[in-house]
Amino acid sequence: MALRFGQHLIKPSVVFLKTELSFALVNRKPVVPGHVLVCPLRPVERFRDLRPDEVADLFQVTQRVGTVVEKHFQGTSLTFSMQDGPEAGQTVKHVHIHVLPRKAGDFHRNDSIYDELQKHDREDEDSPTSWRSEEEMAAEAAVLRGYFQ
Ligand code: AMW
Repeated sequence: MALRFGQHLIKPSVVFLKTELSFALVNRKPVVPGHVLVCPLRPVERFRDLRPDEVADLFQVTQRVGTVVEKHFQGTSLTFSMQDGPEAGQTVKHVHIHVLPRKAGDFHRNDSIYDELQKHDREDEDSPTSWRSEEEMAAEAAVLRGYFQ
């Protein structure tokens, strides 16, 4: 069954972890290899609107997902980021945490990753050619799913 991510319908093939209250999916336009997203199942727009049990599950899933993508993509650190509201850069109106494996020298200026997060999906809706193929995304999700079985 497809899951909702704001205005998007997400195919099960690109979801690699699902719990009672949260799910994790691969990104159609990753800023770095292994840039994935963790979301509550309930399509809530702002972080403040989540129930305590949803917050707890979201962060537990984020912790597990971070550990896996750091290992799988040979990172040595992680950036976790949430753009909570349009002025903070949120484009999809559904709470999501960006999980990004980091390694030495991946950005000339370390905090440039936040500039990239800000702009990487800005004109995205009009340029589907810059998205990864469904096949590529599904293949990545299949590999990541293996870590959670
Ligand atoms: W936000 O700018 O709202 O903090 O981030 C939205 C993220 O969701 C971006 O990283 C974007 O690439 C990603 N994204 C948007 N639509 C989809 C989709 N259908 N499947 C996977 N990732 C998506």
